Amino acid sequence: MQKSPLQIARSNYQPKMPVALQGFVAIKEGEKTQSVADQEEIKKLFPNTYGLPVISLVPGEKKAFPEMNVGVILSGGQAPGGHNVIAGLFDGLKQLNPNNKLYGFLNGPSGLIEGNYLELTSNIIDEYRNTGGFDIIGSGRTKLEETWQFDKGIEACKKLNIKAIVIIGGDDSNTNACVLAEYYQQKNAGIQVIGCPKTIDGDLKNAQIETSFGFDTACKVYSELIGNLQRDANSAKKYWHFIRLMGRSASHIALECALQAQPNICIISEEVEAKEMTLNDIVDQIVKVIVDRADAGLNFGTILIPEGLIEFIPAMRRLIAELNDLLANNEEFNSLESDDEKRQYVKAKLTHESSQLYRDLPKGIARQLTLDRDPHGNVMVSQIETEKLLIEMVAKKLAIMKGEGTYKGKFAALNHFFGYEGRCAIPSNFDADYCYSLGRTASWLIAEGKTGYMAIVQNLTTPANEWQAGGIPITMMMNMEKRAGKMKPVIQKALVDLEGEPFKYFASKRELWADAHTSYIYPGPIQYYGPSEVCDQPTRTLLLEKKR
Ligand code: FBP
Repeated sequence: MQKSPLQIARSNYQPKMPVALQGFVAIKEGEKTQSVADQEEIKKLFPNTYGLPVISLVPGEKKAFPEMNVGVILSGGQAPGGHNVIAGLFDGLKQLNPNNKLYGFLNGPSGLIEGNYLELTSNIIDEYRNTGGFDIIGSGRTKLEETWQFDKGIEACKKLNIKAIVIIGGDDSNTNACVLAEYYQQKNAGIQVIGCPKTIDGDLKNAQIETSFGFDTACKVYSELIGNLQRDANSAKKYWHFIRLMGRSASHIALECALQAQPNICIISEEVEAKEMTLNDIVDQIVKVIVDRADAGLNFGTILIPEGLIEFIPAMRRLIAELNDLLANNEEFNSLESDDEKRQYVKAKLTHESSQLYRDLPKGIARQLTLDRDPHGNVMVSQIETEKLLIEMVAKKLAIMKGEGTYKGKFAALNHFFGYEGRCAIPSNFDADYCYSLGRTASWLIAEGKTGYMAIVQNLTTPANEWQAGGIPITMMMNMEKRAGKMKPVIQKALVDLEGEPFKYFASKRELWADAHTSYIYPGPIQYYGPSEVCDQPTRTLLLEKKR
């Protein structure tokens, strides 16, 4: 395979690691834990894995470990650094015992059920060190939730003599990891399950998980692109760029990109919900900035829109919740052929308020809301073109204002959606180091016989050798939520905290960024080599959260 000079250089990059992971490790156990909410129910559902202590890894004595085989699964959307988690896990296992073997289950959790695997040798691992993508073994979104799937997993593991599985995934995949760990404990299957916090969305974080991996790189890629568009807008002075950013429900990506690039407007879904804003309120907010800038002769700008926005507009949220319940396994709906039949069917079944809202939506958006859910029952927000909806509504409003003589500018808008562009980028130094450390941490948790834990690395705003590795029981992050019409134990998603430092900083600056001629920042591409202040910076979100 031919490689670019950067690819060649990156394959030789040695990820930086916390001191504890640089030699042999000892385990320190903390206090027993509780779930974040619904303690009694979660405890009942996870009798074997509930209440375990938090674990820290500290430097320890050299000791011998028996030979073992481990399986690894990449689950859900791609996130930069996944290959380094696997490389760290591989190197960690070889440090424990050179005869240890690592098997990759192919194409996500379905690989475990189907017994579809690849033995990961050092030749394969070396090809993928510090690279983006999940192509080493592929990923998938199959939900592991049924007993027959877990039993198939036991079969696959017994065949390969696998003692532990590492699931690299987001909140839903780690919820599944927790259920699997509990089931294997109940069954005495002799298979440990360890999770790793992955997702570009940045919503798998809490008091213990400072950030999910991939968020750093993806945000840096999007911020570079936003900066480039801002420079173009500032040069041509004729376009408004409406930029939707991935991130599913939470607006962490939009907020981080706003902090990095300082656009004229950034909508934060969590604020929209808190202020109970309607779609019209959002349009008015955008129009006000466009009109003010036009008055100053600036008929251009940038607007960031989180991909999950639509779900945070209270009336839309109610509509989506009704659609989720209505469409879950609805054979009747699925058998309808034309979009029109489907539209009529849905309109007739919704409550009066939701039905009216649904009727008033542009047909394209209404259709997108009824598309298949993902296997976890989520609306696939990446397919809802909110940026186009907003352009249409803003243009209408401006046309009316023009007629009334209250708007004298020119409005030409371009739409963009940044998501897939960032998910497989070459991991930043931060993600390369963080992910490699997560993999090494997972190998130690396995060696110490732990199950139902997520590998964590903390203290991430300090130099990598000061980072602290450990593990937290997954049950600690759980609460009960309604999914596809039923109450289920799930990991609580972290949304943007409106009282948190990143949002407060943004809120204190946004008026300035809306008006000024020169507030734009042009972050430029990720740098892998050069001074540390250019190459090793974590996200602005993390720095602000840690008050650095
Ligand atoms: P994960 O939560 O699995 O990490 O996926 C993140 C994400 O990139 C979201 O931001 C986006 O909404 C979704 O995946 C898109 O899914 P798909 O890859 O199936 O199109």
